[in-house]
Amino acid sequence: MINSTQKQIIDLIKRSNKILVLPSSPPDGDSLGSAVALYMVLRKLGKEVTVICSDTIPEVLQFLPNMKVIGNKTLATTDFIITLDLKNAKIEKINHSIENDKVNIVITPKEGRISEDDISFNKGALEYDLIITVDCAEVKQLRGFYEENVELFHQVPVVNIDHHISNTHFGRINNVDIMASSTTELLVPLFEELEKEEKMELIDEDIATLLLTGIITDTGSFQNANTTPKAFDVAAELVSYGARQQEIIQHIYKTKQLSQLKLWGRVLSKIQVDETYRIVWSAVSQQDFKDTNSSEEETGDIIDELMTNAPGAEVIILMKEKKEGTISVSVRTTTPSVDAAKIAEGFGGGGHTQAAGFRMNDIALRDAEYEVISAVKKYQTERVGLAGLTKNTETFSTPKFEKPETPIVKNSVEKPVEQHVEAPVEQPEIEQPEAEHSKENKTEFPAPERKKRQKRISAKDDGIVYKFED
Ligand SMILES: [Mn+2]
Repeated sequence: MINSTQKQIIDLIKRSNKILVLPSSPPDGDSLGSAVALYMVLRKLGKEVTVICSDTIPEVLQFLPNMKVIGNKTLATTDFIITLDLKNAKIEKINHSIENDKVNIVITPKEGRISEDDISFNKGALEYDLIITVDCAEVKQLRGFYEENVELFHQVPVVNIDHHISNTHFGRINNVDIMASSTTELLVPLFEELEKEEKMELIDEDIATLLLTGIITDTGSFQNANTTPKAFDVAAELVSYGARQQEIIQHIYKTKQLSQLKLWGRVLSKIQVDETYRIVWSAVSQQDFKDTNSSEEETGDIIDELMTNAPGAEVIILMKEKKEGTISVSVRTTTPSVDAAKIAEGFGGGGHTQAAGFRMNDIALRDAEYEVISAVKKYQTERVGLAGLTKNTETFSTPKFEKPETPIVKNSVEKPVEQHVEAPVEQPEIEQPEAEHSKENKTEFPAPERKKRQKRISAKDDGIVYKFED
């Protein structure tokens, strides 16, 4: 059963012919998976569809089907229209000639006269009757596209499909479900309803692969806390539609460029730990990117990697010095009692309870690092009071989703981690990550049975969900 919002979206899609699909930036598996899956479904319904993403598509997602449909051009039409009012004259012929960088348009009247007052100028009109944004919490995640086309956003109905808690409900119709693991998860019931109403099979293997990619990347391959029963349920359903799960895992999690491995080495060697405030962080400079011959995108999911492998930490921070000089900061927390969004909001950013981010301008990386870590310490102090934050190496053990006050004791071989030389902190003790647990999957899975449709088992959505993506 679909709800009234979903019903409105379906009706609007059915009524529209020229649809503009906009994924959020920076693009990820969920935003691009959603946008291209939507493109393919709408094409099957005979719609004209344009997908525009202002950022480059990450290398790691290039394997996905139909990524070439994503355009990056600005939308504003460059047509300049000269209109001639014919109430005072009938036209015999129109000629044009180009001379010395000038175009002369020669209009010969059949009868009557043409005067300057009959001429008007217009910019070419944009012909869309529906805009659908996917995985986009606010218009600024469209990277200037909104600002350049404000008029369009006022003229054309906007459908906003997203799962970010920070969503500003900027659409005319807002299908925002913060309990959903990903935006692609929200598209599945819409597509299924369209299948029913249009009496045609829409979700093919490629579309199912795109949709599953969103769930896999947003749940960190079903490892993050936003992995709800429903996420598993919808994923299972997509596999039954023919989604190529192994292909996704192979490309996204098991293939790394040498440059990326080198960069990860850099990030890991620069890890710093504050045991008292339970913060683990690392900062990469432009020099690091240069030295390892890697790009800024290649830090990829390293923050999630840090999180799974930084025992005892409550706040994990990765700071990146971007080319243009800004510092981008990603914040993750291992417990819902530490609010990543709140920390990010302090710097003008935002996000989910356990995953957020923000940018800092006109500041050196070291100064940014100092400011951010100081702010997190202050946050941690206010949250539990100083008494709750006494240094306790025994506490610094397993990252369980438990109250921070509860000491977690675990027998483990503890090993010091290399220090970032620039900013001295106390020598941390950090547990060795367990050997490749759950990372390597040697079991060969049989290829999913294609085309076989299964009735979906409905899942309860009563779990508390925390998102991990910014
Ligand atoms: Mn998402």
